[in-house]
Amino acid sequence: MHDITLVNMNLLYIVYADRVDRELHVPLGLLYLVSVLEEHGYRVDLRDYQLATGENPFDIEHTLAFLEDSAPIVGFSCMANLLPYTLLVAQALKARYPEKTVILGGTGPTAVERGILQKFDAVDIIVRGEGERTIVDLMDALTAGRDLHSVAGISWRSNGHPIENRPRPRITDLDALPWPAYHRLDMAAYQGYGVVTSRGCPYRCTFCSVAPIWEHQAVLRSVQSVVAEMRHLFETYGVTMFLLQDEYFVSDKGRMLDFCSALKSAGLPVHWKCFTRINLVDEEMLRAMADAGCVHVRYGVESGSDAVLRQVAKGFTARRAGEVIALSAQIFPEVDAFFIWGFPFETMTDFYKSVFQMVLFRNWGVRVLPCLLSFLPQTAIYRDYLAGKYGGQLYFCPDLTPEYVVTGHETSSAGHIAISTEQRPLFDFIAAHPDLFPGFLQWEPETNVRPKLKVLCDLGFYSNSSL
Ligand code: B12
Repeated sequence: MHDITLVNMNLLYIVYADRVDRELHVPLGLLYLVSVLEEHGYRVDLRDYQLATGENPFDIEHTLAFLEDSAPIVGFSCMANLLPYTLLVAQALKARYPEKTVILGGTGPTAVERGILQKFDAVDIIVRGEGERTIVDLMDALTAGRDLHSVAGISWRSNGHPIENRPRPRITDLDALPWPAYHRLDMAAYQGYGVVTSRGCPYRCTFCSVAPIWEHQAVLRSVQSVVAEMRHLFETYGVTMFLLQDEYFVSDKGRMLDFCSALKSAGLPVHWKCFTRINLVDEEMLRAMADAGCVHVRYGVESGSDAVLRQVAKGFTARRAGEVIALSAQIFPEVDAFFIWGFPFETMTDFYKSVFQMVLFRNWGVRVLPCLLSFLPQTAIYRDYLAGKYGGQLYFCPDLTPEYVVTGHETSSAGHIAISTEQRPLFDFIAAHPDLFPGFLQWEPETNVRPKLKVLCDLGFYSNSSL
């Protein structure tokens, strides 16, 4: 019998009229937890819902069947997009097995812990942020039947009242952590192999949920430990393409040049893609990255308007973004430029400045990825909205959803979504809890979202086969 069942509910699953986009990504967050729990003698049952086949993964009975014979303690990992579904699953699981202890973790429940604990008895404990130290302390307390007041980093319920225990200090020596428990997975079953080289980001972009989740504090792994892990994945599992997806990967020039030369001297025949930042790169760095096997760089450009870039505290200008994207398009086979549109303070003039850049970049062969703003609960922009800074209202629109919270329940096409009768209950659930799921809502859709969406559709940035 296992002591705990850990369930990955982080999926990349997007339904279009003519196909379903699925990509299986190694669930790193949970694999780190498996390693530390096994190190402390716990028997862990790891279940990755990405592997749950079947026509419709979002059928509660199907998910409950996937969770059959799970351990007395069940921990779910989810992001904001599947938080609603995960809560419905937790409710159904608890209704069938009331004796189980249900734990939530990951980016999804962050900043809405109290609301979840007030509304859903099915959830007993929420682990906030970094989980390695907290999950071990929590398991020690739960298996010993001890009171939970002393476990830092959790929110839970005592005598029916939500309790927020003191925060857990961040892990400052990531090299000391055991590597993710890759041995627990059939690694050949996956398409995306991420390696995390750092945690957190010091920047304060107002629309971003990552930086607040990691308290705007970045902790970096040593270049040696990252390259050693890449060697292990290459030699043991034949991984040849790595996703270095942490936001602060290009933290500084010195570290990046060290990483590139360490990877070159390792002589691994591998390639990699990564997130970068306009104001943190220069030509020498970009050429060193390409020379060390980087074939795909991804930038958060966000807007072509300096007024908007200032408002969201991005820290660079549209002109500089143009220069860096132009240079990158000459150096790398693939370049992505993420844009965000639909900010409450984004005038149509600001918006057209973004559209101008999008068209320009697309002509340079850059992949332009426009994202409708998502008011994720952790973000400064959502707090500003709640404080009345922008006026206006957030609305649930059954035909619109930000890319960031596409759930896979809906059918996406040309920037719109269609909800089947079968999937309606999930969206009724979302609309019924705007305080828990603000990321799904639109600010003034008729005047802010729809006019801009029409322009983006007319210019082909949204089509029937794209989100
Ligand atoms: C890799 C990644 C993916 C991968 C896989 C994720 C996975 N974990 O399996 C894939 C490609 C599937 C993915 C998809 C999406 N992603 Co993504 N992804 C990331 C990324 C870049 C790294 C995640 C990671 O590995 N972190 C490192 C590990 C160590 O941290 P962790 O996973 O958070 O886990 C730690 C803690 O959270 C905690 N923990 C986590 N789970 C649990 C569970 C329990 C029980 C406990 C106790 C603790 C615990 O302990 C872990 C160890 O400390 C993050 C950005 C980031 N830096 O976090 C974005 C991020 C998580 N993704 C995000 C989003 C929105 C998405 C999408 C939903 C939308 C989109 N268009 O991108 C899509 C899915 C779309 C769809 N419908 O299909 C957002 C989530 C926002 C939010 N507030 O929830 C992030 C934060 C990016 C961002 N800039 O906002 N993503």
